[in-house]
Amino acid sequence: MSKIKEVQTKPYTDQKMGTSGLRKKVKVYQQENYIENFIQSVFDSYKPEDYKGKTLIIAGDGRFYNDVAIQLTIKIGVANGVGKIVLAENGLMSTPAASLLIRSQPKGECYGGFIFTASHNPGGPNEDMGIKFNGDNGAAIPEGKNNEVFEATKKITRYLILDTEEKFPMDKPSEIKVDENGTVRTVKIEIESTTKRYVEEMQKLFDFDLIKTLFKRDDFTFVFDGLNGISGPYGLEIFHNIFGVPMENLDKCKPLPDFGGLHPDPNLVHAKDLDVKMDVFKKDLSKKVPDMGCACDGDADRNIIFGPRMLVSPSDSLAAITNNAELIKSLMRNGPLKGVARSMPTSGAVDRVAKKKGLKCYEVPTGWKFFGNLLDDGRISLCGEESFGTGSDHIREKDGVWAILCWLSILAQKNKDNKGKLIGIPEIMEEHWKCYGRDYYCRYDYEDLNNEQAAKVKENLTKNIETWKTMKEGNEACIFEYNDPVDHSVSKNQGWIFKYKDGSRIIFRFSGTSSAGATVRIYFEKHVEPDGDLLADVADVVKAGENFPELAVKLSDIHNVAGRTGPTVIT
Ligand code: VG1
Ligand code: CO
Repeated sequence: MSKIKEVQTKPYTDQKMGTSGLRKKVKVYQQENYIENFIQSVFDSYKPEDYKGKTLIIAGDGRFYNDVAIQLTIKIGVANGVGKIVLAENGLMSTPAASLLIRSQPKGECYGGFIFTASHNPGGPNEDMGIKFNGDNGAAIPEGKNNEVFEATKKITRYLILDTEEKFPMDKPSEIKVDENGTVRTVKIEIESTTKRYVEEMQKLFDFDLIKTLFKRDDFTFVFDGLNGISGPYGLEIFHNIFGVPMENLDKCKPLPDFGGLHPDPNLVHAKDLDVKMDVFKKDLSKKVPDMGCACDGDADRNIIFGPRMLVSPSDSLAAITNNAELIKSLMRNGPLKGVARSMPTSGAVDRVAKKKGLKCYEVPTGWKFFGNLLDDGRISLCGEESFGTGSDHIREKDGVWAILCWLSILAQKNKDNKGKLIGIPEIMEEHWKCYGRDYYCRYDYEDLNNEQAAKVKENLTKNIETWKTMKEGNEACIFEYNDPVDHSVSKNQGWIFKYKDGSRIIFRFSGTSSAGATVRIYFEKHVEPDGDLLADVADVVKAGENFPELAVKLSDIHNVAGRTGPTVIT
């Protein structure tokens, strides 16, 4: 039997959620009452009837310090009056599966869920931890609610917690008996399998029998890399157990608290083993490489798709999935596509497809939470971000494994009656570019600027908006502002856009997920018409003609301001 105690505390000033939850170094989370304050502040931002007696979902990607955060959240949740806890087995569940689990709760009975992840950021005692809170629709809470939570964190004076040293089991169901002024309340902790519900959902959403015909071909080889994150268990279940992909083609599928020292970020820099397997940098043209390679990030909401010796840029992936939506059961289950959306820095490739198909295409600020209203309002069926995120209305998070299944569906359909050579990813993309032209795309990140340097860069960019407009006929520039068509909220200062007449763009924004210092992201997008060179190297294209990286340095003066000679990372 446990009693509830009230603990006095002092506010922290830095508990503002960024693009996706609160991300900090583990050391920050280890400060006295840091986690307690934040969890309590989330409760304090709601009315008691929103959570009292309701179900609280708890999940995470298995990174270092999750166990501590989960135990605290159980104790604080129960002390605040939640009626039931559904805990992912051993705390392990991907972000998309957690969104599905929240959405699967009976209507009106769920408060929402805490997801402990810093996503693609590295993990371990000296690395990152993160906390996300998703509401009862399974989506990260919107901007307005984020601000309310931040206000609560600045005012907090006390938190409620169960007065017990007990550790609750994470692998079997249990019960907590709470003594509330002499009456006893029982709170159940149910354990939810990491993979079962999600895998069953994917079996409903996709034609697995059709996909199996693709894996039966002897000219189709598939490799997957779990990057030691939470996608591994789903990969093993779906790709190995169901599709029969041999184990040696599935790499790093056991989730590790420090991701084996890796940065679990599926891109050209951090998915190194996969780069080599797929020979993306064309280092050994004599080698036979797999037909499809893919990976997800730490919490399995991102995806990367490779064809042999090629990366499908995430912006192109969104465009190709939209173009081939009729081949994907998941996207057709409620009739034709409703509309599509992309984050502002994502290339305009999907806009061209949407235009041809007569679909509405929305442009929102960076961060999946901005798609939530459009999905809930039935305005879009599919959306994506340049940062390796793709998803649809089946849940309210981006979904790495789902995106891989979309590509497998496209390949399976295209090859359904094909007795000849495999119609692979390169053929599909080349056909796409011949029809729509190609939007060559890459991103430069300048990490760890100090506040003063960041302010100076912002000032330079704003100053150069007018200059840009006079530089060439048809040039446009602005600071991106979003008016949500559903709740009419306005999000200002979402990045600087410098645009050419043909749609090519240079975009700047500041990251909202880095756990230390300011990161400037510069996005380059160069459009080439169908009759131009469609098979060139991205790095060459962005520098050819008007040299985009050089222009970006001029517009921001970042090299002088921050004492740099080049970006920290190019993806
Ligand atoms: C980055 C990406 C953004 C993505 C966010 C969360 O944000 O640019 O597109 O939604 O990470 O992704 P920022 O503010 O650092 O640019 V995840 O998979 O890390 O939750
Ligand atoms: Co992620």
